[in-house]
Amino acid sequence: MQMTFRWYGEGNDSVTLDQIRQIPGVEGIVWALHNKQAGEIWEVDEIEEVKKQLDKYGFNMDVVESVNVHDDIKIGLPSRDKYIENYKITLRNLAKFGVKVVCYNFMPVFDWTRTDLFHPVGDGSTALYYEKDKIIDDPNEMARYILEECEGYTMPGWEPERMDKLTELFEAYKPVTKEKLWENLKYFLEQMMPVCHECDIKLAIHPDDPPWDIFGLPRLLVDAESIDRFVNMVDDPYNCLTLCSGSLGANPENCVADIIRKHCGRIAFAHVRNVKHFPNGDFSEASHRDCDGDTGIIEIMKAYHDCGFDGYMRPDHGRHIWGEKCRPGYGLYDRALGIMYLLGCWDMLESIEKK
Ligand SMILES: [Mn+2]
Repeated sequence: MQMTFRWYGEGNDSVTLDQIRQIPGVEGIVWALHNKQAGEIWEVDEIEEVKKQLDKYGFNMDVVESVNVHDDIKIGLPSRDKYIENYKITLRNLAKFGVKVVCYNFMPVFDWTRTDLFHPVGDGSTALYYEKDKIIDDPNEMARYILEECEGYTMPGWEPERMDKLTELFEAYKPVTKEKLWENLKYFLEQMMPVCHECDIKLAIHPDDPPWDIFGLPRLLVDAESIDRFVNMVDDPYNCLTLCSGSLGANPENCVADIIRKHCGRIAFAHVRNVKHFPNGDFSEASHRDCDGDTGIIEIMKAYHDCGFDGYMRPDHGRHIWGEKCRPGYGLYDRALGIMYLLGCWDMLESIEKK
């Protein structure tokens, strides 16, 4: 297992590489060109720029999160082929720098979604929160909340410029049923696999978050059954998962450790995060400590260890603690605590194994 840390780039993150270097055990930075729109080619000189920044601190750039997939590919428009060609060029450019894993998602319109980005946890810290009743039919109300009450922060996929086009986007997705979306995902993957082999880059899909349909839009990767379907639909060692324990764990029916044991060989990248459920279906993100949530962090770490997981791992969203001002979920302090917890579990499992 190789521990990594997500970083939003120079001038785009409250956390610095110098700070990350001081967290024990971090070998690589999970990065992206955050100024790029979905569908745009990532140019060699732009990638090189990041490489130079990371080299200074001895970090590898093996994992990219994410190269976003253009809506036309998800919708299945004829123009998708142009964007798929651009995606291939981006992978070839990334391969020149030794990138090994590219994360992406296939969620229509919105990326991960919460109703409160700074919800009080009760101990003075705040965390991302999902109130089920708030997500009904009208995403415009959510867009207004993010714009007006989130101190200039937003969730990916909820950027103001996209919100202007919301009606248009919803119209475009209207004919896209769940089955159609599966077909479009398959089409994309079948186009990409030869290039993944050529470049030795694993494409690793992030499951849908939350793992159910929202605003009437279909969501695909939501449970063990849909993950089986995904893995078998394009049965190729380069067609992989970014297994996010928090995304899947938002549904209390999902047993993340079981999914890991079944598909470990196809998990290229592990997001480990804890979620606390409430009886009415709401959930709050929690510290990485097992007993603070319901995701079963210790079982998850055991499953990875038992399977000999040799992919990349990172702590996922953290709470906002000690007054830190940061991107929602992506502060330094709680994610650093998360890493120490995950490495603590891992080191203990290793030492038991050696005995
Ligand atoms: Mn995740």
